[in-house]
Amino acid sequence: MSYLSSERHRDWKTNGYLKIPGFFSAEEVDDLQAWVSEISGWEPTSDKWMHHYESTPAGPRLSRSENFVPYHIGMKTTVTSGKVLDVVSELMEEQAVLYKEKINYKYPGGGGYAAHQDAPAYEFIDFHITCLISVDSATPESGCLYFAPGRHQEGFIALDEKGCVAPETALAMEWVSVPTDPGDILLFGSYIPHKSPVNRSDQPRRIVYLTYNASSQGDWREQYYADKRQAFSKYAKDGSNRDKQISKIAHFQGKVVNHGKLR
Ligand SMILES: O=C(O)CCC(=O)C(=O)O
Repeated sequence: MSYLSSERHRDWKTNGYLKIPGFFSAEEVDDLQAWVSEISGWEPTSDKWMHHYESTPAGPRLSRSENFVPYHIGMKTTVTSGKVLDVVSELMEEQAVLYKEKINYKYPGGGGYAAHQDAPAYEFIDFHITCLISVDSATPESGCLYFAPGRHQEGFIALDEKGCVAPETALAMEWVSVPTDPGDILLFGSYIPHKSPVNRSDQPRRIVYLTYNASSQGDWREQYYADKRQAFSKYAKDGSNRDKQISKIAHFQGKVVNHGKLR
């Protein structure tokens, strides 16, 4: 079965991203919302899932959780089989395999993300496709994503020392907001520039991000997390302040805080 009309294929190729409204049913959205709440309630651990926290006007709140798939059967089934894997594989033009997963919570006052491409942060493999699942609604006010349509065809663009698109280049780009409702998905490749603002609403804006690579290029998921853990334990000791990031690139604009056993 195909999820993508020729019009959607054309939009994907032209823009570098594709929104599919209502990909998940209301019942599936109920499950996803419950699962995200469960995962956000897990105690911090240093060797399983990773939680990252930020300072918000309401105090320290989760900004991101990662590496939860092995510990949550519902999420595992949803992201490693079925329609998400199928639609990503269709765009990939071959079988896809999960590379990494995360939840970005963006609670009220939660930080935005500077203009960036994902490719510099996603090592070992050249090309990835991410499937964003909107768990809550995401609007310009609550911090939805903005894309620079068509700019995925240019390779790395003006990479600065933070691993982001240099601010003066980002300023000159044309940006399109892409609001999403619960159950919508938004697919994008690792070279499309994107950014998002702070959450100025009074509601959380929780989003699940599932990133895949072509399985012919290997299964890198465990290596990705082992490398990230090792890098962050080095950052914590080398005085570089990079342990205040939540990624290997410094795109997150919120204020990272230590809150319990972080990673
Ligand atoms: O969740 C967001 O607002 C943007 C996240 C993003 O671009 C990222 O995590 O690389």
